[in-house]
Parts: sequence; C-alpha cells; structure tokens
Amino acid sequence: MSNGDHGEFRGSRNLKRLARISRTKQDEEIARGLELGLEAADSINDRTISLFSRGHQPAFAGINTFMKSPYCEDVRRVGEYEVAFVGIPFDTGTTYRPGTRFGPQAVRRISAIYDGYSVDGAVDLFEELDMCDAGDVFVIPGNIEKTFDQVTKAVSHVYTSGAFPVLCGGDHSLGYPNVRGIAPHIDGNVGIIHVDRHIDMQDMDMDERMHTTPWFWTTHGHESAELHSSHRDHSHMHDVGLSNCPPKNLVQMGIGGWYGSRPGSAVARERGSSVLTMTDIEELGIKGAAERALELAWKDAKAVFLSYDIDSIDPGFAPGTGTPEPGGLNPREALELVRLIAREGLCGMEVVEVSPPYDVNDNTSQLACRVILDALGTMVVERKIGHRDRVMKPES
Ligand SMILES: [Mn+2]
Repeated sequence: MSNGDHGEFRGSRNLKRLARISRTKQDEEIARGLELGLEAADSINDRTISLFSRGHQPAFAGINTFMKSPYCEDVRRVGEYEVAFVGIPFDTGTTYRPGTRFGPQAVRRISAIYDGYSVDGAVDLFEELDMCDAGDVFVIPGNIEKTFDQVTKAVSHVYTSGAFPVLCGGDHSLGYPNVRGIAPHIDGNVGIIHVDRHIDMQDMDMDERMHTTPWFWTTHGHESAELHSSHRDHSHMHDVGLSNCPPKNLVQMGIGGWYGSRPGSAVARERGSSVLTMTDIEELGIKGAAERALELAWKDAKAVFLSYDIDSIDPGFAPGTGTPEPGGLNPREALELVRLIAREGLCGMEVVEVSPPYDVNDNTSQLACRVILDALGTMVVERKIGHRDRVMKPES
C-alpha cells in the first residue's frame, strides 16, 4: 500500500511527523561549530557555516567517527549514550579472503554521507537518538582466542553500561564473543536471528574457531561436543554453548549456495536450529519470512540479537566480502527484512564480513551502514531505543 490514512501518501504523512521533531541538536551543532571552528570568512552569507568544519557538513570533510557522532574516548562514559558503535577490526577468523579488519573504518567513512534524517522511515536519528562511537576494541591479530576474550569483555562493558551495542566487524567468528558479552546479562533466553548465505555452525574449521563456527559455540548442545573429542584437549574450549542461548531460538536466514555448509549443517540438524534457505524466503516473501523468524526467535525468549552477515546480500550489490555467494537478497529485500526484525526490539546487533579491499565504490560498506541505520531507525520509531517522546511535539 502506498497510501496511508485518508488517502494520503506515506511520504507526505511522514513529512508532517518529521516537522514535529525538535531541531535542538542541529542548533547545538551549529553553535559548537562556530565556537570551536571559528566564524566563516566575510564573503560567506550563511553565518551558520564555520571556518573549520566541526559537524556533519561537508559530508566529505572532517574527522570521521560513525555518523560523525561524538567519539567516546573515555569509554567509562559510554553509558551516557543510548547507542554505541563499536568497531572490531579482526579478520584472523577468515577462511577465504581476509580484509574485514578494515570494515569498521570503511563503514565509518561512508556513514558520513548520512545526516540521520529519513523521509521514508519518518525518523530523525540525529535528534531522536544519542549515539556515540566508542572506537575499536583492541583485537590481537593472529590470536583468535585472546581476541574473543577482549571482545567479550568490551561488549559486556558497553552492554552493562546501558548503551545499545552496534558491533561492526570484522569477520563472523565474532558472533560468539559478541553474544557472550551480552547473553550472560540477560535474565532469560536469548534468541538469535542470523542472516547469512552460510550456516556458520561447525565446531572447528582448520583446527580453530574460525568464522564458520560462531553458532556452534554460542548455542548450547553439550552432547554435540562429543562430535569432536579434541575439544577436551583445548582448555579454552570447554564452554560449548551459552546456557541461555538454546538452538531452538536460533533462526538462520538466507542460507544457500555451494560453499562450506556440510559440517555446519550436521550440527544445525542435530541441535534443531531453524534454517530458512533463500528459496524459503522467496516462497514466504520477506514479510512472511520475517514473521516466522520473529516467532521462532522470540519463543519463550527475553531478548533477540541480530547477527547480520553482509554476504547475505548478492555479491552483485555487495562484492566487498570475504566469502561471496551469488543468489542472495537484493538490497531492498535485505533492508525490509532488517526493519521488520528490528520492530520487536533487539538487545544488540552485529554487522560482519565487510571486506573493503574487495569492495567497489564503497557499495558494501554503505549497505552495512544502511543495515545499522534501518535497524536503529525502526527501533526509535517503535520506541525501543532513543527519546522520541522528549523531542517530538504532540500532534496538534
Ligand atoms: Mn557468510
């Protein structure tokens, strides 16, 4: 339906809604720009422009945090924000092409094009959400296990501080330490919606916990540890499964193609996670698929985590990734899926597998940025995060 109530187009209705949102933060940004960046040259008629760029404009200028949000350098203060972007530049878990260690910086760079105002979404992220960039986790290149410990401790710090964690990888091995930083703080089961072309559920890959393994280690299924007796010899691998991440609440969407799914499929089958192939999604449609996913992920769960692998989008649109697999979602489908999932709220999200050395025109990192913005925007509209009621005037 393109028309909303009273035969009015959604766009026109959204413009009215957006007009009710304050522009306090924009005004503050201008004042701050003039204070810190000095007044512009005499020939500049628009006196809101400063001499040195200190805010969103120009989009191609400036020191680039995610969405040009404040850099929370003193990470003890991260809880003063509603959302924290966290970079995790780690690609030691890749099994084909590396390069995702440059993912967070690429997503930050392209994010500068956005000012947070969306006509389609009827949301103004800049005004309605206090977001910061917490910088990057100090990963240990070449050591997966030490990095996992760093990541879990960092994510746990952000989550328990009260900021919604947006975790930007990095490769998909991070799925496990990311969820391990959140789930133990949730009093009840945690569902996981995993969008990917790959099943990522085998126990080990080339003798390590690579990016093909996160859901083996995240969901519990202790009997499966027996699949691989060598686990008992690895002191750091006793922790098969987080106790409140049951496999029945793991929904894997977009799975398919011809690469690397054999070992993970055995585990998915045995533990009983829900696997929706691209063909399933095609048959159900995006709305139907999202409905099924939400039903399964939220069943007797307290919270849901979104794990978004950018390779779920067809490599024609998202070539900058480590393990491309044709036949995935197109961008419009992918973003609709993300928005439908985010409507019910999330406890955290990750976007992984953006590999800028293989990207073209920043297309892949821009899509990763959009996955984040569409999820955040939806949650603001649904009042799951942010402070819409404080900055939006009531309807007159
Ligand atoms: Mn993948």
